[in-house]
Amino acid sequence: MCTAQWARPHTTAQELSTQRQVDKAHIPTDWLEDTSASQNCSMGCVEEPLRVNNSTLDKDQLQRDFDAVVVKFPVLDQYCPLRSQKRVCRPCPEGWEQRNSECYYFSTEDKNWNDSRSACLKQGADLVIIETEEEQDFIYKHTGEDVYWIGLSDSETEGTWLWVDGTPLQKDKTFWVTGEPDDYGGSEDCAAALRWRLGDGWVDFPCHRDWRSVCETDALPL
Ligand SMILES: [Ca+2]
Ligand SMILES: [Ca+2]
Repeated sequence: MCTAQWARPHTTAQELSTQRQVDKAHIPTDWLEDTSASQNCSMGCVEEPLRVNNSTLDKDQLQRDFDAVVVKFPVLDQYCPLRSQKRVCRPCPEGWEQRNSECYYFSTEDKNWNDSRSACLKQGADLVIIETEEEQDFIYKHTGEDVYWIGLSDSETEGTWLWVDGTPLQKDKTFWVTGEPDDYGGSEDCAAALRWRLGDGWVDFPCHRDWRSVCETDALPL
């Protein structure tokens, strides 16, 4: 509901006078003059009244509200870390790599595919979806000799490879190592990227294997 911030519809003349004395140094006069119950919300009007304490915004309450938001959304601290009592936001969290409008995290811990995905999700990301050769090349510049889980699996239906967003793998955009995926032993349903002696590419492995992983998320449009 639209509510006037400073001059409520039922404000009495005395209340308004007292409020004006207290607030006159801080509040535009025209806000105080407007006592219309049906005023336009575009000026001097907010969806909900801001907390006011002796004519100034209650900074302590605002800080508590902000701290609660940070607890609820820990990625805020990653994107907008506090430095010298000032928050400065950047496109990607610290320790992530930016490519175009995407951020990538190359993990340093080995986990199985599901736990790797959970770790990405906790950071507001997901396992990487590789859509172009350029993206593939970018990833290999950061992976060294280790094996990295990517966001591709055929756990639901053998042979039907899906990205973590549900998109089917396009046959003309694959980077499998020759001979893969082979579903070796009938239990290889998760894809990993690795540098292979016969060429870089993807290999299917059992999902319970512990490998590193690549997370991907959108960069902030700063
Ligand atoms: Ca498989
Ligand atoms: Ca395989």
